Amino acid sequence: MENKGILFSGLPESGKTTYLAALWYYVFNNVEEGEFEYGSLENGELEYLNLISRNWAGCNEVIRTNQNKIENVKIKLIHKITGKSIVLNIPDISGETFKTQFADREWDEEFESILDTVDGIILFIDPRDVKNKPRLIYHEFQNYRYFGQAMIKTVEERPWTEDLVPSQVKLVDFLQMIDFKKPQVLRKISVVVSCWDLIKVDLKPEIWCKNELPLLHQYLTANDEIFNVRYFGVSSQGGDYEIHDIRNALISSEPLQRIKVNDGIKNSNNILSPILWITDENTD
Ligand SMILES: Nc1nc2c(ncn2[C@@H]2O[C@H](COP(=O)(O)OP(=O)(O)OP(=O)(O)O)[C@@H](O)[C@H]2O)c(=O)[nH]1
Ligand SMILES: [Mg+2]
Repeated sequence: MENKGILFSGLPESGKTTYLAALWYYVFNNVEEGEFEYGSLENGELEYLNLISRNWAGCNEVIRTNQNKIENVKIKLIHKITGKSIVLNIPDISGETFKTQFADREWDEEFESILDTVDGIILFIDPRDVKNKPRLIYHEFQNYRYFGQAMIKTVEERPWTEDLVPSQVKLVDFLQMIDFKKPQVLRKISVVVSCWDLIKVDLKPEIWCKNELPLLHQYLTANDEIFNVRYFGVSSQGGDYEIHDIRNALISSEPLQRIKVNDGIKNSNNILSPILWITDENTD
């Protein structure tokens, strides 16, 4: 039996818990299809998983993850043909913790010990995040040309807060820390662009990242000797619950069919794909 640690990281509300809720429903109910079947739950997280998964199946938002509590989920899966089992160790950590780590420049011991058990990272990107797109010096300059000094005067001097930092800078900083603390250990990264249902352009997830988070994409591309990366577009919900008609359509659909995963080549509902890419030893 193999133990595989998967770290979910990303800023607040980037879709981590919703992904876990859909994943739990998928492994529990997708008995006919898929290479793996559910074995057992190694930690006592059944209540938590059932709660978020029930919300997800009923098209209700999952609960926000508590900053003070890491839910340590361990799911054992069994390969249907080989009988080989893997235990996915997936701590569900709040995005607030990720932000605090960036601002305070430190990890606590609990997080450090999680990193020691991790084989790969899923980096969640929220396409709704207004701080994804870089503010370019060129645009600032154009503003200056149109509005002149008047614009400059309106810019107040504000003390630095973590809130002023573009999201991709935080994500790259996190990866640099990983490289610094765990060089050559944490190689595999699945970049998951969540809420893929909101992306209306027909782009591969990697190209979307290249356009929207160029610093992150460049960092990962330029450091391919450190990180082995694959990009996925994932819609765990299948649509936006805030839009009445969409939610109604989702409620009357089969829950497993709401999940959409684009791995850059094909579309499927296999929400395990970003994890199986990490655990697949042939792609190391
Ligand atoms: N449209 C759409 N919205 C989604 C999807 N997945 C999650 N959301 C919404 O995004 C918001 C945040 O989702 P969560 O799963 O709680 O995000 P999180 O990363 O766990 O957040 P923290 O626990 O605060 O770190 C919720 O309002 C979800 O309903 C999706 O596939 N599509
Ligand atoms: Mg959460």
